[in-house]
This record gives sequence, structure tokens and C-alpha cells, in this order.
Amino acid sequence: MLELALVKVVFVFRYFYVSDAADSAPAFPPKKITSFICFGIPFTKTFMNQARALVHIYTDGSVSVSTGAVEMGQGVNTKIAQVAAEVFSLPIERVRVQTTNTLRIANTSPTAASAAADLNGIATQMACESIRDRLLEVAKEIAESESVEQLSFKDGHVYRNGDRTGVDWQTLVLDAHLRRVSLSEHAHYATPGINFDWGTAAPAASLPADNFSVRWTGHVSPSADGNYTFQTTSDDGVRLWVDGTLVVDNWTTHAPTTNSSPVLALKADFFYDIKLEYFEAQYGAVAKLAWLTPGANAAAPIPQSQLSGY
Ligand SMILES: [Ca+2]
Repeated sequence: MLELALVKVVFVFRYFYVSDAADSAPAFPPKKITSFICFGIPFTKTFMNQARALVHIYTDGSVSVSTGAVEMGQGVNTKIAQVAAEVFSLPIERVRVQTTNTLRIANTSPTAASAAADLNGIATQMACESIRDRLLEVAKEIAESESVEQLSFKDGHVYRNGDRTGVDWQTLVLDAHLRRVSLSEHAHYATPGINFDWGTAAPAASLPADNFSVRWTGHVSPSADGNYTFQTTSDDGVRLWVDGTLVVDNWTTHAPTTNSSPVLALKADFFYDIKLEYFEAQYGAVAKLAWLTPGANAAAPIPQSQLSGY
């Protein structure tokens, strides 16, 4: 679940998240990996790196999830059920993952490339979180709480500041329905590019706000022949390799800084290796990757459609 949350925050290529005790520049390869995420085999056809989920909660408190993933014994439905159960803090028995059907989820991507659980799982997470947020608003009223931030779900009950309230899951769901709050959600997930400003917050719940590092690797595929200049904006350190050559190297602590590569002549539809390493020491955290394309006056984030994993 935490891994899925991470993937939602940053995924383009295969990447590592590393927490490093060093207070300046951590080394690669890292000595200690506290959270390893490998989304290493997504589709190289980027348009396939998308998924949708449809989640219903019924007034008896049961949860129904439909996605485009196809269960063929590999356990993807179990993973998806675990996502929903985790978001609502319910026993997994309360969640039913439905058979795949394009009447419920249209335009599905193949269940392949080691990506089905991640893509469909994140879509499921998004749908569940939308419903959860609506339910928390209802819970705020019936538990007479001052804010939703005080509230959480745990073991089928609503908790306020860590203490169990008298509101259980089924009561809440039924109450929401009687208040005409939607208990259904359809969510769409597509993998993002590298364009992050995390501020002083952690990029994901399982990571620290400071002293972490990220490595993205994959391919970049230009859509036109011509001269390209890659541009990083980072706080703190950054290194960028294109086609095996180090083209940006600012592996220091600094405020948000833009660095440019030399001009690179690239060919359309070639897949160039690309690797971006980044570390955050403390305070603000920014990691952005842009490029100046042939004929353009200003750099723009490299679109996800032109980035792919291995
Ligand atoms: Ca910083």
C-alpha cells in the first residue's frame, strides 16, 4: 500500500527511493535502502501506462471494486482488494473485486509488463480515497468533530484523535447514503512526468521529509530531429545522464536552481537512455526535468508521452 502510494507520487521510469543518513550528498549506489520501489517494466508504449477503477460502497458496508486488471492466478485481485481494505481500514473480506468487464471499466490496458497491479491499484486507491474523504466529512458531523483531520478509520470504526468514537463503518455508510452523499467513484490514473515541488513535506508517507534521494532511469524519445537542451530545476542536488553522458552535474545543496545540458542533437523516435539522480538534504525539495525543443523559446517539462521505462 505504501509502495502504491509512492508510485502515485513519482513514477516515470524505474526508480529508487533512498533514505540516507548523510546530511549532504548521498552516494549511489546507496548503502542503505529504506524503501525500494521498482516499477521497472511498465509499457514502453506510454499510452498504455494508464488505468481506471470503479468503486462502489453498498449500504450494508460492503465494497465493490472493478478495474481493468485481469486475474489469471497471479494474485492481482488480492492486491487490489488489499488497497481498498487499507484505505477504508476494513477487513479484506468486506471487499469484492469484480471480474473484468469493459462495461464497467472501458479501454483497458493489457494485464502485462509487471504493471497491472501498480496502475490499477493506484486507480483503486484514488477512487477509494475520494469516497473516504466524503465519508470523513459525514463522520465529522455525526461524531461532532471539529475537523476531518482529527478523524480516521480503523478496524471498521471512526477514530477521533486516536480514540474510538461510537460511529462504526456501517452506520457511517448508511448515514452518508441518507444524506445523499455519493458512495461511488470512478478514478483515472496515468503515470506522471518528473515535475515535483514537494515543499518541506515528504514525497510520501513512508519517506522522511529530509535526507532522501531518488533515481529515475528509462528512455526519452524525441518526436522531431533537432537540437535539444535538457534543463533540471532542483533543490537540492541533481545529476543527469543522456545516452550515457553526464550532461548536468550539480550534486550540491542549494536553493531551487536551474541547470542546463549542452545542446544535444537528437533524432526523432530514437530511444535514448536517460538517468536522473536527485537528493534532498533539508528544507524545500524540488525535482523537475524539462527540455528546450527545436525551435522553442522556452523550456517545458518533458511530457510523459516521451518518457518510458526500460
Ligand atoms: Ca532542500
